[in-house]
Amino acid sequence: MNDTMKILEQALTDANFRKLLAIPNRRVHNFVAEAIQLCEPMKVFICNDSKMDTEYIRRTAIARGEETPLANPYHTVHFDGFHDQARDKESTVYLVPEGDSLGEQLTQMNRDKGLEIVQKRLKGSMDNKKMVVRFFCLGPLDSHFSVPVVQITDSFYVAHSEDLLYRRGYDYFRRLPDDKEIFWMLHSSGKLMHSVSTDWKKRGVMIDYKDNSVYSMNTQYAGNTIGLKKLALRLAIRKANREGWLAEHMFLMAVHGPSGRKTYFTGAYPSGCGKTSTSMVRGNTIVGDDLAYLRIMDGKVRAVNVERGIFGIIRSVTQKDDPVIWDLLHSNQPAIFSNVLITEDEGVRWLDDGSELPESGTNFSGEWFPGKVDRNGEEIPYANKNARYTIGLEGLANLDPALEDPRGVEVGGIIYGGRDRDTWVPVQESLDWNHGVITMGASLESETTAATLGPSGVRKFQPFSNLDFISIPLGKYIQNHLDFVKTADQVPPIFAVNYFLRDENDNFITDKLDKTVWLKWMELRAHGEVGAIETPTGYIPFYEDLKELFRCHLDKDYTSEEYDTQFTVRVPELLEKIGRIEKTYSKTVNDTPLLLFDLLDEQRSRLLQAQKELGDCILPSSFV
Ligand code: OXD
Ligand code: MN
Repeated sequence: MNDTMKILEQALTDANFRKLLAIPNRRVHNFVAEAIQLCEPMKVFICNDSKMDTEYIRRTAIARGEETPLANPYHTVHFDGFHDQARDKESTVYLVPEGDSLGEQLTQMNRDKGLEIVQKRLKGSMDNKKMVVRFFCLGPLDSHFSVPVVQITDSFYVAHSEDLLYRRGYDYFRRLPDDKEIFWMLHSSGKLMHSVSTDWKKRGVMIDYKDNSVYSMNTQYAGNTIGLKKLALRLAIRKANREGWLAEHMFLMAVHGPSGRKTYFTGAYPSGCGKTSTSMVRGNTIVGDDLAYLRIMDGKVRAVNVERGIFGIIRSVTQKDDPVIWDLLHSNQPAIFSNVLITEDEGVRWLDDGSELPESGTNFSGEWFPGKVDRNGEEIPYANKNARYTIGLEGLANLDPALEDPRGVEVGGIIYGGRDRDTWVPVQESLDWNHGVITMGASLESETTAATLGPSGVRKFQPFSNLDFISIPLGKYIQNHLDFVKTADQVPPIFAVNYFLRDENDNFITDKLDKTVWLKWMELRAHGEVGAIETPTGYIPFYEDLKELFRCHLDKDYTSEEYDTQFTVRVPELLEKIGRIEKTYSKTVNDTPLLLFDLLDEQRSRLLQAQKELGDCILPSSFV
């Protein structure tokens, strides 16, 4: 018997040993054995996706205090530590082999040094704990898009969340070809006190792309720990780079057009900028809200949802604006809430949920009461701004039937959007593919939100809404986008949206539901069924078309004054933006495609010319 088998036989009960060995892949056995040697768990649980095993995971998450049951027997709440409420960008690091570099925009360290830290932090980390081993598939099963993933964790909350969010893959692993590429995830919450990680100062997410593995340590927040979400995205971007496809931070939805037509759109917005709410807009159907893989198949761009659930921001979810999510969160569909308030009657509350302020309850800071302050004297809100819900998509009334189609769906349009107070109009179409990739995707900026640690509201460079996850040099990533459609017969149009445009008094000048209309307009544009006005930055809608769409879909009388305010081209701000973007690329990205500078320069010339003729703030009608 070799060493791997000896370790496994010693650490696993007979039943678990049999479950593991039913997967014949030796690399799987080695990964589990190495994790056991390093983390030294008290016990190991191999999950075979049976009802018994998945129920055991849920029950144990509750029994260990990682989740608290609620009055609704299908609901639980999980709390992350006070300092562990969002993605930690600073401690997320690529381990770069000697001689390799990912460029200045990405956080990286020498691989050997990083692996030493991993060894130190994970050594004995599962002492007195049980290790869970799970098998999943990213993308639909048995598809060109499928990527198998092994997840090892000592958090039953992580293992339970993944059950709602991903496609179970134990049987898939049993039939995998021996040499199939696999992603390997190892997570430990580290030392716990009251069920939360205490060593958050030694928190880390380390991406060893050479070995397709990611290590997550001393943290519980799902964005840092759920291997299949943002950790695997970073590996997928490298795989896509090698194989000529795209792995993106994008929703995937069908916008329903006239006569029952469905047109699928992907949309990339940074975390906390309306990606989930857009994919849920009434009158359309959702395939996914966060991650998409895109490939060229038979000359067309096709895409799948990498996931099968939603880890969504719950703040501001209201019955009026988000009826589908609201209904699901009040039904008997399984849900895990995180970092919300548990009320005295075992219900939950979140910020801006449309009800009165609560008077008491339990939240991420322990017992909560109005006026409670933290160590710095800052008032603690009753729920965290980044509080979340975790659900499977299957309960949604507006789920698109294409979710599990192994061929994915044909993409009819691509949207980029950020939290942008003063530059982009609410919706516009790029002049062509390259113009969209460069001036919309690669030039995206967005204000930070509570989804990442650190201050919110700071404007940041956020290319393709994917900067936090890009794992190859940025210039190469942009070039991949430019090249992606070279073999396509049909190239989808690219659009930019902005839900966060403000006036000079800092008031938002669009309504939360207006995105309904922007989507319908883009759908018509994708089929050439409405005209548009050419401006220096792209094609914008005609007033009459929007007026009709507002009437038809929101029963709203959209005035020409609203249109003029929203679609005024703000030349000085747009010129400043070009300056910022050029500076970032010329100073911090070595391998920027030259086309980026050319296209930005052309856009600047068009804006300057328009400014000369029409002034700083140009009404849309001036371009007709
Ligand atoms: C997410 C994120 O949770 O991007 O989806 O932070
Ligand atoms: Mn996301």
